Amino acid sequence: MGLRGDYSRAGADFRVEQDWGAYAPEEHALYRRLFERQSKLVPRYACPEWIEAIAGLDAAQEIPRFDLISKKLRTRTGWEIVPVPGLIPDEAFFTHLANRRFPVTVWLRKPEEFDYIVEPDVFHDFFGHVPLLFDRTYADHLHEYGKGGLKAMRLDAVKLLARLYWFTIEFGLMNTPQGVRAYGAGLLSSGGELAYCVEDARPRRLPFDLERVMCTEYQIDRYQETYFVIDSFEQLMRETAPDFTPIYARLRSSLVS
Ligand code: HBI
Ligand code: FE
Repeated sequence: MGLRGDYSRAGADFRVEQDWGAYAPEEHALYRRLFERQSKLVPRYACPEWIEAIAGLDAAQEIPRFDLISKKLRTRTGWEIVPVPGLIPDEAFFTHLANRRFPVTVWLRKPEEFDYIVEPDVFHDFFGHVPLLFDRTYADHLHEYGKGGLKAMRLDAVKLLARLYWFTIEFGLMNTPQGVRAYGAGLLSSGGELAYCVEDARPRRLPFDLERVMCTEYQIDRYQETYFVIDSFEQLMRETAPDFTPIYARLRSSLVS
């Protein structure tokens, strides 16, 4: 995979120890700077569910201890954090989600990557993804997504399903009474795209449409040109509840032709 994490001590499910004592003071300082930068933006641009969840986490001062966060998370939604060396193969990833375990990368970016990082690091995974795991409906959707991922592998449809993850969990927007807000982790953890996705006139903001999402290509190294907007996590849950098999068949024929 050409990845930067240390996979040498990973278990069969790619779990590693977080080894919290090994983080250098400079790493906690960099994490604090990242947290402070986003803290100026989230009140204006993050969805209410994320705002509410981060308030209960006390995670601003240093890189969080995953075991302590998992203890809180388990009581709230039955989820827990599994420390990983970075991106892991689809099957391991989907299996963790299907068991209410969210993989969180243990390493932090370098100072020169303050504004952009290619692979998810602990700041992206923790700040972007973990708070919403405290929301029951979002967490239940992610659990279904994990089970759906294992099924998509059997149907050779992971490429289509990955687009759903991209345009929701990573780059999703939500309508609120105050206007559109971000819930995607890639947006919440981004220094520039968080304001851009809410207030820039350039990107398209389309109502969530499952088949349109699955037909939409995405870029991984620049701001998105298209965002999909849900009205609520209940809507996301409802619209992704059906069996995707017939959708995959329909879209695959379109992919081929
Ligand atoms: N691994 N650690 C980690 N985090 C991810 O978000 C992730 C992954 N492996 C695969 C993956 N995401 C996507 O390819 C799937 O959603 C399709
Ligand atoms: Fe992510």
